[in-house]
Formats: sequence, structure tokens, C-alpha cells
Amino acid sequence: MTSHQLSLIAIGANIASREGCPARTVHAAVQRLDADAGRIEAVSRLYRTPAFPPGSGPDFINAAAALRMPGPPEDVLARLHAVEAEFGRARTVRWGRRTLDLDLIAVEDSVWPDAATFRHWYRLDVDAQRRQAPDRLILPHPRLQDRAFVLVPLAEIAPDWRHPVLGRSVREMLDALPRGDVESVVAT
Ligand code: PH2
Ligand code: MG
Ligand code: MG
Repeated sequence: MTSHQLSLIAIGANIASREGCPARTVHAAVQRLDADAGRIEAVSRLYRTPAFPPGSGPDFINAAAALRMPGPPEDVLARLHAVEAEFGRARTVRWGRRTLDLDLIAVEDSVWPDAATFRHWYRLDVDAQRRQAPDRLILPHPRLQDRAFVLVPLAEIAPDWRHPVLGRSVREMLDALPRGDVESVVAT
């Protein structure tokens, strides 16, 4: 009996870290996650993507990874935050520039902390999304289905993962996005 669950991670960077350019940072971060308690089971290619919201900064390098790790989702998140800190991430401006962003997208079919909390954040309209951010972990990530820079890399490593609340696979969520969004995500 094992409690090691598979987590889906979205990786992003748009300014240099001590490792160097964003692409080097992303590679180095994956190596760091594949250590100690965790094992990386899959990594996507790297993609160049325009910053969201438009005009908010330099292009990002985005990727996705599957990490198998023991413990509850909060332990996985703590590990991601520790690796972000190692790469010099300062958590200041939301949607700002960052040396490394590791977002926990999903842990198998967990809905965390519960379905009502997930639905509250999922239903938030775009204006409210700019003003409010959850101060706790919500799974799946409430904006996963909106973001080509998350879904395109994820579709490479987990196309058949199915959203436990929305009932749609990664491939289906990607197919529902505007074509322009998807085409703006370019493999490097
Ligand atoms: N992450 C953000 C804000 N904007 N834009 C792109 N293209 N890629 C990201 O990973 C990203 C972003 C906040 O985490
Ligand atoms: Mg992010
Ligand atoms: Mg983040």
C-alpha cells in the first residue's frame, strides 16, 4: 500500500535566475524536483508563450511535469515553494515577472479542500479573478481550463487526465480553447 500520488505541475519562468535564462532554470528545477522524496515521471518540451495578461512582461518559458511524491497535496505544494525559493523566487507582485513559478495543477483526482470551495473559485468572473486570489491550495487549479500555456504542455504528458469536477480530459479542455491562444504557445 503506497500513498505516493501523481501530481501534475505547471512550470513557468520569464526572467533569469542564478541558473541563467528561463529555459535553463526550468531544466534545473525539474532536476531538483526529481530528488529526495519525489520522482519526476514525465516532462513536456519547453514552450515559449506570451505573458498573461498581455503586456505584463517578457515571454514565458512554460512546461509541464508529472511528479510522484508521498504525502498530502499540501506537502507537495510546500516542496514546490521550497524549490521556487531556491531559484530566487520573490513572491511579490501577482501575475508579475518571475524567475520560477511551480504551480500545482492537480493531484490525481483530488478535489481540494472540497467541491464547494473549488466551485467558488472556479466560478469567479474575470474581474474578480484580478482582485482576489485564494490564500490556500485549491485543486484542481481553478484556472487550468482557461490557459493554453498550461494545457498545451500538459497535453503532451497527460492528455487523458480527466478533471474530477468538470469531467473533461486535458485534450478536451485544450480543444475548447480559442485557436489563437493555442497557436501562441510555441515549442522551443
Ligand atoms: N504565469 C503567471 C502569469 N502569467 N503567463 C504565461 N504565459 N505563462 C505563465 O506561466 C504565467 C503567465 C502567474 O503564475
Ligand atoms: Mg503560475
Ligand atoms: Mg504560482
